[in-house]
Amino acid sequence: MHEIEKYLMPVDPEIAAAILAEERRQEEKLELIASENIVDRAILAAQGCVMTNKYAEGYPGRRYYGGCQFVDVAENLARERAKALFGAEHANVQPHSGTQANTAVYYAALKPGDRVLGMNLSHGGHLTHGSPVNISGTYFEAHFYGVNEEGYLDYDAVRALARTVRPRLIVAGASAYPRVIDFAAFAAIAKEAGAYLMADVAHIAGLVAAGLHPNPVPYAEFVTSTTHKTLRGPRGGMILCQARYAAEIDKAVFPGIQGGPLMHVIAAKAVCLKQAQSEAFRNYQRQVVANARAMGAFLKEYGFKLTSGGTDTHLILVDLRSKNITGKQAELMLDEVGITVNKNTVPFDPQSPQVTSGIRIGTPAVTTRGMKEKEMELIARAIHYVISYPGDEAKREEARRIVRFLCSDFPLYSSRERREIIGPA
Ligand code: DSN
Repeated sequence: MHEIEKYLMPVDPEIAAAILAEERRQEEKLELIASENIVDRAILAAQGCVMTNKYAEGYPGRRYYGGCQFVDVAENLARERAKALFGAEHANVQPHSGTQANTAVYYAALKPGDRVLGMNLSHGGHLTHGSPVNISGTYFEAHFYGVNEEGYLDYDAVRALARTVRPRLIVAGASAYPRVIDFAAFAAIAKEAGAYLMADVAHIAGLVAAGLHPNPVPYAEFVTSTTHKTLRGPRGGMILCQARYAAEIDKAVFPGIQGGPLMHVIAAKAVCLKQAQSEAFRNYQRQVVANARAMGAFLKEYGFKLTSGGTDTHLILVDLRSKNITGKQAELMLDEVGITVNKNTVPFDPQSPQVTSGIRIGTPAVTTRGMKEKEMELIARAIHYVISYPGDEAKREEARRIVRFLCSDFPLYSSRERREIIGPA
């Protein structure tokens, strides 16, 4: 990374060394965390640009600072591209994260003490969907729906709960649910209950943009997302909503819960939203889903059990109870051979969230590296060697060999650029 060595190393060698070590970690390990991805150099360039110097509280054309004409261009492009990509009437691209986006919707639509119905965190929901350790579960009265014994959302059960709870807002969305979410069904339930519907598509935004997952925009009053997961942009959040809620949402983001927007990140969001309109992006998303399906099928051949039996999306949830190993142990053992996953509760998990009985595996990052079904077979084999043969050093070494081989055949950033300049090693 030329800029780091040239500009940062002389000023702050400790931070430069940490960044270079992180770059190397990303190059030499297989990233299977479902919420992570690898952005294009164009995104890194925008995110590392001089727009970081600019204060721009307010919105394009209505700022509280002078000199905003060029950051306005960036924010307008990001908003228009987000609207076009998802067919939304209004977009706010200022939330610093998905959590900020969700909090802004609650701030706009709810009063403290209002009832919210979200997905149980231990069934695949998210902290911001009503968890008692998050503002969504402390300022509001949270109730939860979950999945059935087969691992699928049970819409009749959600409807029955909505009838009893009478929530002011229902959250549809998840961070560890491998199946399609029926937003039309959620909208019908919300309508009957007199509730707003907020769809959180943080995980599946890229699939929605590519037409591979139903789009909640026609159904939900509010749609929130991150921009860095399957969407493959900079870390950040955004909100899409119907025009009649635009003013309330904008006020809730700024001055409600945030100050100055991060204009360099908004510039990078605009780039991501442009890239997401391309055929190459749609092909990428198709491969993400094909790879997740392939990985799930290969793991099943090795005797692994998947929640819901498989996937429709970019992730699988592996229930490790049949392998007599916890999620925590599996995460550590896989990390040791160069495979990065996160431990994750599975529905009806007897273990605590710190231990868990499962791991979540996602294919967005390895697909960005160019891997396809053939490589998923190798990764599944490496996972099998580590988890099904604990204590077998030969099998672990074979897993390490697979990781080394894949990482060198599918390089990132510096090594890819080196290779483009000097040819293969
Ligand atoms: N969205 C979470 C994840 O899925 O990893 C992080 O908040």
